[in-house]
Amino acid sequence: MNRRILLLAATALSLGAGSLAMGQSLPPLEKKDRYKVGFSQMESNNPWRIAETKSFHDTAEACNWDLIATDAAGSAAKQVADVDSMIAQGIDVLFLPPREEKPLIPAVKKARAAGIPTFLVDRSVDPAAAKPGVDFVAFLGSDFIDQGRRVADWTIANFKGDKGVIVQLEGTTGSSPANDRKKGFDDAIAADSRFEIVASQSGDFARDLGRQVMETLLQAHPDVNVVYAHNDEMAIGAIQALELAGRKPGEDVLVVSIDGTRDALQAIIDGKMGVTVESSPFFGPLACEVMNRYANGEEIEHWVQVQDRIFTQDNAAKHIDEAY
Ligand code: GYE
Repeated sequence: MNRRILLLAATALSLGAGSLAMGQSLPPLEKKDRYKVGFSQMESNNPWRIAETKSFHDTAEACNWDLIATDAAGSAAKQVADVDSMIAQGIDVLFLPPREEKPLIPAVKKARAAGIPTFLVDRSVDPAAAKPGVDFVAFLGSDFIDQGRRVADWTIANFKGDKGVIVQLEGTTGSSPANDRKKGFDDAIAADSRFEIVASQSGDFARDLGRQVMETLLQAHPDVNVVYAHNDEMAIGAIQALELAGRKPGEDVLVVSIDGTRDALQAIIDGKMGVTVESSPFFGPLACEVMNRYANGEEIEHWVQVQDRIFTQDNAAKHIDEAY
């Protein structure tokens, strides 16, 4: 082969690798008896996060992980620093739920530069800044747009009145589930002219902030009769605010949400909440399976999608024992 043919072959190879430029393939994961695994949790202020961290701990022994788990206490900057420290400790693989889409990009890039395969779990990063198959191996998680759409579809089908006045409690600003749960819901609800979203504000995915934001919004919009919360913790906070204001969630206000926590299933059983679309926190076993496939040299799909159920009056009692 002369040089020109060699060059052509190299170009064809790099084209065949899609967006991967030559020499940029993902860091491999060597097969080992035990792996030093990093799990960088973003915060632990709600049952969802606690259940997810527990799921990683519960998986560790069976998956031969020496697990290093950190807690960024709600700070993206601390989460970046936590990843730095794990890189310094020589982890083999990183599982990262990025609190927000943009601020965690440096953590993803640093792990990539250090040759550590990274899997994003439960939240993703800005796809314009970091890509699966290039900067990280894959995103393991739900379709948040679809979750929002399913809440809207259920609301359209089950709201009884002539005019739906909606307050939306958004998740953490700049996080992938907040962006996508809003988009999915807003687009689907727009198809039914009975509904109007009169306010949409962040409650940071937290119960207490959800309650406070709802208290304020109730004063500005006393005619609200639908509350869409991006997660169950804020929905429970909203129910507290509504009750404090003398409203009757489940009777004069329809509360709809996402996650499937124990408190939300109980609120559905009690008739205070209409629906919650599942978003499971039990990522440990899936993380183990995908990591092992990767160590075996398999090509991993860029999005390992989790399938979500839906909980209503019909099945909440049946599932409450498995909830968290
Ligand atoms: O819905 C919420 C949590 O990223 C999918 O984050 C996750 C979301 C979950 O704080 O409760």
